[in-house]
Amino acid sequence: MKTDKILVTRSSMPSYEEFIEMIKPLWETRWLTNMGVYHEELENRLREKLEVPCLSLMVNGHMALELAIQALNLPEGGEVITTPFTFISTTHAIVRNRLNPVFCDIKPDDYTIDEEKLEELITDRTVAVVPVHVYGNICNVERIREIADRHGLKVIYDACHAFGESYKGQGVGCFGDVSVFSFHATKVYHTMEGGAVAFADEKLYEKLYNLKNFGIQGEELVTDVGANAKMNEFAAIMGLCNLSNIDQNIALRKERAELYCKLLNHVPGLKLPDFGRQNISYNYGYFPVLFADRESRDRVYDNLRKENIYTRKYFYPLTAEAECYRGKYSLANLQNAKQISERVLVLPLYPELDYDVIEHITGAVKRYLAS
Ligand code: T4K
Repeated sequence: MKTDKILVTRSSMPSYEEFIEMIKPLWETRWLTNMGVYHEELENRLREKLEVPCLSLMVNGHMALELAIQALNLPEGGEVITTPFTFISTTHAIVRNRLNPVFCDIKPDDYTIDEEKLEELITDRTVAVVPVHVYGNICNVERIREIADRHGLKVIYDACHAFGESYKGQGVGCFGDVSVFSFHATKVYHTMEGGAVAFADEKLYEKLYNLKNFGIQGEELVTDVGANAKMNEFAAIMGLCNLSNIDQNIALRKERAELYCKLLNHVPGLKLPDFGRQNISYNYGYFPVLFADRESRDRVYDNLRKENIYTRKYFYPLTAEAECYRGKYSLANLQNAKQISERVLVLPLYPELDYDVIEHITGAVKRYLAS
């Protein structure tokens, strides 16, 4: 389908020939899902790529998060401190595990959970922390570990935006008790739909294997109230193919992010993402810009749409403000999160985005900002 719309992202694809060649054996074997050979191969390859000790593939990032939380056996009704500045999945995964989210504010510089405000939210009911490496900005993993250890809390990182990133040379999936990745079609690396849980505790592998396969241990033995969260073989093959272009795609994203920074540098009323943060190797998944106020953000968003440029307000509203959570959880002391979600806009960014399109987008942003 030919479209002249400029969307916030566009799925990267392997070559058609490579994918077709890879899926051919499935017509012979007819083994399409339930932990097939490509599932196993992809788990091994991703463990190496992400430099994590253990990894369990899942059908998508959301189920990876939901089952990762379930696997940790947290007591029902426990409180889980998390960020409201994220995709709705993060909060849903906590609530669907019959746990209570307690929302913590974020930092104005990188939009991750404010670790200095986290501790004051801890009560005797707190059982875990679910921070998010939002836009690929890595949380203060050292301080969070230290606080969590002191209070005996589990740490579950939502690393859905951080595929392939590292902090101080260590794969981002190595932090916390578990880290969860999304391989959705809109992500830097994808398997169409898919996700994974990374962890160090080997015992979790079998637990997650069970949970993603209905809790079935054998033909006559069901030990856990599991779900169906298995990645199928077509998705695993897409993942294997996409591993061969991931480094190049990240390099192409980096070039485009740098062009955005050059063209929007010093524009009054606009704050750009800082990809120069020490010790982080970025994947350039998103290009979020922060406006001075909500009015200018919305004006630019609306006018760009009229020009067929579809930016996104990731993440507005806050998850805590979602219709389904209205009146249920405290929105106190979320000033930064609230302000940022009202002023942020994510600009289109993907490896194939043409340079002249970026010039067109930035020209329009500047024009509507000044209008
Ligand atoms: N935690 C966090 C922090 C997350 O950001 C996410 C997902 C999750 C957990 C859960 O992981 P998953 O269960 O999804 O694996 C999109 C994605 O669907 C979602 O994966 C992602 N975060 C979220 C931030 O963005 P929408 O509702 O904005 O998607 P949609 O359909 O509007 O697509 C956005 C643009 O992407 C389209 O304008 C064009 C492009 N696109 C979309 C699709 C579906 C493609 O190029 N190809 C495609 O197949 O949620």
